[in-house]
Amino acid sequence: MTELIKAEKKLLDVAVAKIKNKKIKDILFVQQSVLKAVDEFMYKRRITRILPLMMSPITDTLNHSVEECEISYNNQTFNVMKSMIFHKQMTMLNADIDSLYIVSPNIRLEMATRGDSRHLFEFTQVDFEFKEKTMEDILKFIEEIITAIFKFVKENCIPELTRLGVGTDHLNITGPFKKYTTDEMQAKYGDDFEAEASKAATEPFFLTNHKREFYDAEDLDNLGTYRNYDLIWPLGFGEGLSGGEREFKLDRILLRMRELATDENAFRYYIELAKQGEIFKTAGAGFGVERITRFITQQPEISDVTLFCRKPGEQYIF
Ligand code: ASN
Repeated sequence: MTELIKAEKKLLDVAVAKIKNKKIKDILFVQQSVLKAVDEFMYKRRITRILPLMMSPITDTLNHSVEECEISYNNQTFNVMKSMIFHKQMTMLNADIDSLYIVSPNIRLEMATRGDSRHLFEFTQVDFEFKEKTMEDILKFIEEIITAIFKFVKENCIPELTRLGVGTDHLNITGPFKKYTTDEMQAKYGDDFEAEASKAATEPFFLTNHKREFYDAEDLDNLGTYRNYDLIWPLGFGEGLSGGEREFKLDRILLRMRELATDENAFRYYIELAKQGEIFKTAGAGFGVERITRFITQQPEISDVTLFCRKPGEQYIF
């Protein structure tokens, strides 16, 4: 039988210690409560739930580079899902569906340098999309769902939060979330504005107007600004959600693709649908489940809320 070498034994010890960690059961109950609150909230509003995919010929282009992960099967090439953005848009082809959500596992093989306290290369997001809605509608929806989640956690997770040594003050939201543009925050805090503004804040807030993926809509009344948004957790926990209104007209999609040097051939079926007027005006967003769990349980590291962590730059055996 093969004996483990010393370094391998150490990896095993670390993995086992993580699984046996005394805090994890309470943290996972909080996470389970978040997902239950999400389901109840969506169910009451009859928002269609679709199941996630794990691979597809097209997936999110993202606004930062990651290592590609392609799978060949049956003479076709699939990519692992970076997000369900295009499948959210495709689902809207069904005339009866005007709102949807997915609890969606995503793989983004981040360069190891992104190994910080909030990036995982495999994570889960609650992703949603609405037909004919605007940025303002979605920001309101986000405030409502986050308020509902915090309320549910406060009603159901007091023993867990108490054992974890965190109160509920950070879950008390007093009003609509404040909105800032990224330019405004950059002028105030410099290049690391997201982290700095998050540290200075005591309530979640929105950052709007990032130049990002081709599918995020530019403001036609104010070219050079974008109808997209992030939700930033306060107390230094950083970005927790991103979304936007979508480009849906063929000329706009092509223009944005060309600006971002997108492979148009890979998106030829998508472009064809846009030509046929079958990409609709929609808006949506997605928030990271591990990140909201980390914020609610006030854990220093994203790896603290997972049993089987996927943090860039580390070695894993399970
Ligand atoms: N879920 C995000 C959105 O709706 C996309 C992403 O995760 N990159 O815009």
